[in-house]
Amino acid sequence: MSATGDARQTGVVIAAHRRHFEVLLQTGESIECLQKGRERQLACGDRVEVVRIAGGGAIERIAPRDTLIYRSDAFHEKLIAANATQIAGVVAPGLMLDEELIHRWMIAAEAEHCRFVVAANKRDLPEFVALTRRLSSVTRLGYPVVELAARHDVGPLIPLLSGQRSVLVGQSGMGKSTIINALAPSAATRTEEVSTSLRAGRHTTTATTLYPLPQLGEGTWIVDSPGMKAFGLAHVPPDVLEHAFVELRPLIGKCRFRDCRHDQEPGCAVQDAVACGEVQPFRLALLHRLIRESAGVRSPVV
Ligand SMILES: Nc1nc2c(ncn2[C@@H]2O[C@H](COP(=O)(O)OP(=O)(O)O)[C@@H](O)[C@H]2O)c(=O)[nH]1
Ligand SMILES: [Mg+2]
Ligand SMILES: [Zn+2]
Repeated sequence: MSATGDARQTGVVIAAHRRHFEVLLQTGESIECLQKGRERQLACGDRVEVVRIAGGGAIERIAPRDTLIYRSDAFHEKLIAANATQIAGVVAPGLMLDEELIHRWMIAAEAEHCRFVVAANKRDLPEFVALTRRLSSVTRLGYPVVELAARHDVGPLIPLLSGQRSVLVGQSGMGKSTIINALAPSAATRTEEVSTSLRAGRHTTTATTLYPLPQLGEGTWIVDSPGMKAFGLAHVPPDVLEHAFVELRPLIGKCRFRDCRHDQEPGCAVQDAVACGEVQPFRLALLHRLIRESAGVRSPVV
């Protein structure tokens, strides 16, 4: 009981659509909620306190977040999930696959001290061999890549997801929904219900949704986000970006100039590492691109 005598209940946001939210209460019941103040945007995974009002609940308090995964460009931010422990990127063979996107998810995860894993889907296709080769830039950095054919068996993903709070990201068509439906059999119906209750109309795929996976351990959940073509990281400041590149971490501070941008400067440890093949050139190019994108951006939301 709070000082006002309100019967507050705690829960977690499991669907977010503009100012309407679905909150799964600790009792196991899920209710539609409105956010009272507007001081902070809510995301799936946010732990909240709600009070009952007619027809649902009102969100009174948001607990401090461990992590926040979101994407942004110079003009917009799009929250994906709060309190996640890892990002799981779903990829599959095909010309559509955007490799830079995979590395952007990785940087988003590292910037929030989250784990990063890749689910390489559609192992049953002959083109899969080429995908494995393309993912060598990821395995080389030490990140786990799990191969699977989600349509037949999501088993290979279980050890990676167990006990974690994961955000599933991927371009559309890679198999995210197939994975979610196999892990959370209620998912297909949930999507329908959520879209109705949150008045998202028929554009159900635009909503971000959290699925508890209690069978994989207490507190385990996974968030399905809409398929995305771009993953802007304009909100990540340059010093955080640099540390988000795992292979650059041991090199930071080793350049001749303290404010080295690892561009044309003499005595640059990073450029040296590229020259001798220790750092992949496209990774340094990506760092430079991300730094340019984050320059001049106003301070982040939250
Ligand atoms: N061959 C093959 N196709 C798959 C596999 N998993 C998913 N698909 C197909 O890929 C298409 C896109 O899958 P979907 O889960 O909707 O992708 P999403 O857009 O990422 O949610 C569908 O036609 C799926 O049946 C797989 O393991 N092997
Ligand atoms: Mg889908
Ligand atoms: Zn340098």
